[in-house]
Amino acid sequence: MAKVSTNVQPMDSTDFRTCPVTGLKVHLPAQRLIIANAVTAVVALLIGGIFAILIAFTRVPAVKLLPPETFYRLLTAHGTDMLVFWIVFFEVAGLYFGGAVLLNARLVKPGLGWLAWVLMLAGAILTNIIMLAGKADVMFTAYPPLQAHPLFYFGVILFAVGALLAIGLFMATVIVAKSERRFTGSVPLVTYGLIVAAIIGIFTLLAGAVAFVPTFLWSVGLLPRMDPGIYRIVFWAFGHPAQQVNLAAMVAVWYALATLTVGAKPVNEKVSRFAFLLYVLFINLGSMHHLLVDPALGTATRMFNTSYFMYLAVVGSLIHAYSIPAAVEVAQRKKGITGLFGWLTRAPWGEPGFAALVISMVIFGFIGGTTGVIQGNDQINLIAHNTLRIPGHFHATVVGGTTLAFMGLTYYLLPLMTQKQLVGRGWARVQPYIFGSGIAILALGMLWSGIQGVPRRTADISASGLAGVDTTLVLVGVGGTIAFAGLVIYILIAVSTLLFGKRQKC
Ligand code: HEM
Ligand SMILES: [Cu+2]
Repeated sequence: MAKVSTNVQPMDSTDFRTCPVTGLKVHLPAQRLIIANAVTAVVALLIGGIFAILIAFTRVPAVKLLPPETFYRLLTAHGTDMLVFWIVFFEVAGLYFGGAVLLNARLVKPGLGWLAWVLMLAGAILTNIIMLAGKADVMFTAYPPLQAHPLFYFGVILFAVGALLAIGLFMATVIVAKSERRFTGSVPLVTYGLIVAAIIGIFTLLAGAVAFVPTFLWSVGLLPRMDPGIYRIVFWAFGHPAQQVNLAAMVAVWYALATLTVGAKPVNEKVSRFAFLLYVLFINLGSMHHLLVDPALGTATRMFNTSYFMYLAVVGSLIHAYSIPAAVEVAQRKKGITGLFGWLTRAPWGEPGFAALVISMVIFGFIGGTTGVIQGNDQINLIAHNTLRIPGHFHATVVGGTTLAFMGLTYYLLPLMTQKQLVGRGWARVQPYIFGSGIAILALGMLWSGIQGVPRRTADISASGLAGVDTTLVLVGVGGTIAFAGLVIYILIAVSTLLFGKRQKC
């Protein structure tokens, strides 16, 4: 565990403030960048959330809210705003926090951080305009031969360049912090997890460039044609590792939440670090599971990637799944709590960060993880592919898991960074339960419908002749509504804190 050195080289004290509660030295330029990126993330979440509720109600056969064309348009925008803009802006805020604030260090070259933010923002605005103008109804994956307006690809590229710059800045910050001896020993586990996320992120963004740059050239007529089979392979070299960035970042946030809420310390840091390493080593190779119905890949490749390699990455998650509850139990018992399950029954369930941690772990593990392992199996994938089972799986991982964990962290990060008291603490206590139960119902509704054969990305299934799915699709509407309510509560708390929160010391 890192010890924060008190005997560091003199810092430019005007650029720092010391938080009297946590003792952290907060680099003010880093703080401003963290707030800017987090606020942008929340705006993207709101926009993506509005699209979410509209498409969710289109999937309920009795409602069928949107006409097909609008459905595809908003589906594309929902996927992109959520899975790219909300998540990545928040992760950049997290990287600056883990790289600078947690290490008592300065963010090197804040100017570059602002350049990264501008590039990402410009990219996000541009893609949104093009998508909403109806010039990019290509869905999240943008598979050729579907073609979008060149500015769509250009916007994605701008965003990716900005994100790459932000990751570089984070890496540089950690290296400089080490050389300036802002901390001694190894980096804290949370920062370690973020470094893992950043390493996977670099690979991800480079693969993204290989996917999107040729597609851009094709859209402006400089490349005569795109090979859809090759695009799909390269796209998923970007698209799946991007989810592993989210996974590593989420697990880092889990450890942070366990520490913040019950004072938990990793029981065995080496084991936890090793579990993170398994992500770096094996996750990218598991990307094949998106291509199991593609004719381009041989059987041996598919088997190897979706069996051995995927399972080794899953082992990483399983280690965290035991080590975090163990850390919580040990911390609770140290407080004198006894009995077999006393550490759980007497846990701070009304503390928003603790509730978010547990619900995020449960939804991620029990719904997201199990369905992922099942659907990533070669044979089962043949029947699960392109059904609602797939969005059912990833709404459990990236929404119930990652998004909820990020929401939980916000309740601590925001007061710390803005020096304002959280507004609506009572709402924050129930928010993880509302959002989590909504997403669980949404995901189960999608999974259950998909198992009965309901296709994904389909505005109207009346022609399919599927009987008995009306009820399970209602769950998509019900869960979506509850989750949307949880999302709005989160945004209201965040925005009110930022605008109206009472000043506090830290
Ligand atoms: C209130 C919360 C949310 C609701 C109600 C919701 C609902 C939906 C629905 C109904 C679909 C369409 C499924 C289909 O017909 O194929 C969908 C797709 C999708 N959602 Fe969400 N969602 C929510 C939050 C999120 C979040 C936070 C993320 C990412 C972090 C996300 C990522 C996606 C992606 C990537 C797609 C697929 C887009 C595509 O197929 O091109 N969603 N969502
Ligand atoms: Cu994947």
